[in-house]
Amino acid sequence: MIPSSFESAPFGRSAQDDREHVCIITLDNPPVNALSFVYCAKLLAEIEAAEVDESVSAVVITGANGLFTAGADVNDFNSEPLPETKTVRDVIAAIERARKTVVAAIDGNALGGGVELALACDYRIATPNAKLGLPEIRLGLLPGAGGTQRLPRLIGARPALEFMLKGSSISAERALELGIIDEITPAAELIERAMTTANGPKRRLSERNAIIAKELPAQAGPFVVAQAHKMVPAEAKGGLAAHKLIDAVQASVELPFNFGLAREARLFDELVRSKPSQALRHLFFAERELSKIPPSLSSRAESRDAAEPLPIELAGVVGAGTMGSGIAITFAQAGIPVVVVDNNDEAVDKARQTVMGMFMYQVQKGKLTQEEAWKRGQSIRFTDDWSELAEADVIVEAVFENLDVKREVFRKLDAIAKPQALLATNTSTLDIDALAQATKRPDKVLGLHFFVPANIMPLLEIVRGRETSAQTIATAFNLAKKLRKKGVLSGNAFGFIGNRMIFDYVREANALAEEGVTPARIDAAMREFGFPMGPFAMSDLSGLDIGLAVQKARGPEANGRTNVLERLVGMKRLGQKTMAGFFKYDKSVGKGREPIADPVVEQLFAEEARNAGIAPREASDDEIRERLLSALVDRGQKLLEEGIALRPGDIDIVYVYGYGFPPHHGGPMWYASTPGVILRSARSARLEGQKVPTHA
Ligand code: 3H9
Repeated sequence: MIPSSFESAPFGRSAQDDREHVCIITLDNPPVNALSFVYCAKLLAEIEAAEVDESVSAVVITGANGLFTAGADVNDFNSEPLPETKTVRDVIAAIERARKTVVAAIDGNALGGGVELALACDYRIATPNAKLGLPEIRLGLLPGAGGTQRLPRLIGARPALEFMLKGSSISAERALELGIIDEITPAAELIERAMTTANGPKRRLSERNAIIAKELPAQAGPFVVAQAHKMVPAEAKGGLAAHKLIDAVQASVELPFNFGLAREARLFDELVRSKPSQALRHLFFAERELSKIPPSLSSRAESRDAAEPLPIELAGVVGAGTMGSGIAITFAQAGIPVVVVDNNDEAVDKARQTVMGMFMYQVQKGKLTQEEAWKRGQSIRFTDDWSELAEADVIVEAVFENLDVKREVFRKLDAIAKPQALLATNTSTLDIDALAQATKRPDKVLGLHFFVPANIMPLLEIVRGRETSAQTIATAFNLAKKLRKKGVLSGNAFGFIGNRMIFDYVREANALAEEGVTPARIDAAMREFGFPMGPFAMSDLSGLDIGLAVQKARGPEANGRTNVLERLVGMKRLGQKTMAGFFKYDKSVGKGREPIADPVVEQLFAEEARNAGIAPREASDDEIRERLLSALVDRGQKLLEEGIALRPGDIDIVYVYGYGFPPHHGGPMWYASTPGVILRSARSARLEGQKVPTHA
């Protein structure tokens, strides 16, 4: 609630008179009101003008374009500010100096420097739809415009640190609970309410300074620091920004405000220049490039209007296996009802259980209410009647990975589905054009390659066939956004982008093992780099039988120098599912998921290498990493040359979101171009004068 002292206008003037003297400053820098250097200079001038204008009694700062602001302009971080450059720090300093009351009126997103700006105001009012966040950590940064000093003083060190370390946005309601904002008001009344509040009794400079000078309990310092440093990843494993953020909050509890601000600024500036932040900023922009499709890709002369995405209000899934159920859950979670067709009763029963189990789990975790879970469950309809797919706007087939089986499914779907429906395959390797030819609508056929588990993994490869239309692609990107997936466009090639590259990576790992490096050492070297698991544990997880089948499907190009994989499959060592593959597994160790080195496999590699005439040799951890990463980058480079991948950044997104590539290294293509990193691939690309991504 607003304090009563703010409600009446002072000095006997009517509230109406006062409102007329409130200066409303609207953040208006489309599309997201970013606080760029240039825009900050303009804003600063407006704030200073309001301050010196005798007719202005108070100031309200609000935002245009459906949001408050997305914070500092991330593009600016690549350029060195000149002495005369104005930044959000200058704007905030001016607000703090102002003798007039400044109220923040927030609707939509208030992020990063935007929240920091609001924190410097005297009062913060938000609409129920407002979302507040300090996402700097996701860019490898910390809030660098006073956020790490003001927020702990406002709401306490621990909640402030938790909020900043998470980096996710919170609702207005939660922000009110935490004390970040002072009041929630309906959108229609926001400005009126802010003006009335601004004209209430003035918050004086002395009062502001009292908040700034407020000391946090001394014991918060050691507690915050000791606990928090232990809870975040090591600096080398992507935790650099988190550790510096904790240091900044430590400064807020140990130092006077201005000293804390200076410490924060120094830490922020170090992070801006750090490699992890550069990598994360690259990923931020790469993600936003994904759906920008060059017009030249359109297969036919299509007008701009024809590329308008089609609405997706009902989805269909064919196949109720693991993949099909995961895809159905994904649609349901996005609020798109879905019909799942399968003629196998047993599979349907299992899928029903999986689906309900998933929603109930979310209820237990407090992510869904019982009612929401029930509604989601109801939005998935299982049936064996294919005709129920007639009204679906998109149908994804997720049946057995066999071209003939899938062709038959596409023929059937083409006859049942309405003419404008998209027909998608979830294949990870098969030819999209061969499937498109089974229909009379090849322009509406595409690949939607979800990753396992489909409802969790954030990546979706959108695969275009020869005739896939621009409108189909636009619809797929729209769908990906609704499903909260990062949609990446791929050309139609065996394994598309991600798997095509992983094949080479795994083959290089095998080559190293054939040369006498143990799978355990190879995996450890890649974990050290930041992957959650190494190539052999990954192969065990996806199943060696699957790996062998894919290898065979790829033909002679895929064959390694030895038959280790074939022999392991012959020994029924299929990976985690049989508790033995490249590693062994024990139910009592890490719930059966912890890889345990197995001398049997090491001997097998040695024996096969001897038979193939491969001499054993030493390899350092650096060489292991270089060879494996080079395999990825070399293939990535080829995919770019062949036009299968559109941009190096697309490949980076695939690897970070689909294959656990450590985000603080920016993805394989970004990493290869990092100054000081010499991979064979980067070197050869440079020699051949090919385009590799460059650092800003
Ligand atoms: C910061 O504030 C540091 C301070 O603590 C200290 C300073 C000293 N800058 O995502 P969208 C562009 S760090 C520049 O597709 P949506 C984006 O590239 C900042 N550009 O829209 C895209 O451009 P284009 C902390 C930005 O509706 C266009 O806007 N803030 C920025 O799905 C539309 O973006 C953040 O990290 C930016 N800050 O989502 C917020 N933000 O059209 C990051 C966006 O040319 N931003 N653009 O491709 C977001 O989370 C989302 O963009 C937002 C809108 C939720 C705002």
